[in-house]
Amino acid sequence: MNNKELIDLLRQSQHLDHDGYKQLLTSLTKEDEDYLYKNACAVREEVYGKDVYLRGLIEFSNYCKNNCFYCGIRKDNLKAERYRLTPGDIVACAEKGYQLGFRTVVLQSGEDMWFSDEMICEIVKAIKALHPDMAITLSIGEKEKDSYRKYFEAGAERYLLRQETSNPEHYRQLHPKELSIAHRKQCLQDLKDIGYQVGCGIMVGTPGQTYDHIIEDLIYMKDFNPHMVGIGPFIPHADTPFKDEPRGTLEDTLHLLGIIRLMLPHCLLPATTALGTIDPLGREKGLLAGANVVMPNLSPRGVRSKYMLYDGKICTGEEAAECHACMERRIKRTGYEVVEARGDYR
Ligand code: MET
Repeated sequence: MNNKELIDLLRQSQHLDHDGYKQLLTSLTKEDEDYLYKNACAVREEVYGKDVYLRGLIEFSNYCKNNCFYCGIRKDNLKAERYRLTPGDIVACAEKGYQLGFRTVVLQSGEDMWFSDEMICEIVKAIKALHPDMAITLSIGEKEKDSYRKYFEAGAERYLLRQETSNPEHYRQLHPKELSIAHRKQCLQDLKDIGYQVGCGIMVGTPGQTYDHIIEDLIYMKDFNPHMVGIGPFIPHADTPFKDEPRGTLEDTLHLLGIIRLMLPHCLLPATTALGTIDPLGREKGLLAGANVVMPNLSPRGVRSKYMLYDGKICTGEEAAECHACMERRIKRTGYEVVEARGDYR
């Protein structure tokens, strides 16, 4: 089968076998790419129209007990200047986001045990009390199922937890031995069972990653059927063990966005900040490859440059309002439209 026929088949049946994915990931010509993105955009428009949903990202703490080899805020990076926002700061940030037109905030942090379950719940409840129509997404790592349940009952309805890689050996190449893909997947299942809209996803081009690993991720995600999928290129950070490793490529990341849109037509798919970091028009290209979400930074300006997950991260100097306006302009130029909506899974 040629690549166009394979893309037709993927659109029709929403899945391929291992060899089909391998062919798409390794042999697309420029013309095939255009065909993939045209189909991905058509599918995205069938489900979500021309809408692009905004998520305001609040990076509320860069303390972390973990030591992921790729991450700039890993515990052993003594050069990272640590900070925590207070619950009051976090709620104020969400309020600012609401005034700017955001109807989703994403509260993200390292795995910072200073924030107890009770504190997280209080923060969620405080935001909900101010704005019942604001969706709250948490991205605070691996927790007990009971904790996830408490946050959900407090009003958090979405959770992002990328698996990063589904392959156990590859997972071990990226993480210290205390962390396992089995536990990560258990967390994802727990979140789904509780009723969250769940986001998983991977980094593209991490050290040791092969196309076979990526295909394992595609097959895992097809089976798990997440509501959201976060896909971004790996970018090295100078103060990590992976400092000399090459970054993931724009091409691989865009191919995956297109493939995932055809595989999971209803998923919410962000054009990530990492994609915008490796290419000045990365996020626009992501939207034109099938993505329908962007996540402008809402963190207070003073802490942004401290939440350095990887080198060169964009949007660390701007105010929230500037990021919002900049994204709006960028999106308009793609022909898509920013909407002031929660942007729930359909
Ligand atoms: N620490 C969380 C996790 O592992 C949030 C993203 S990492 C900055 O998923």
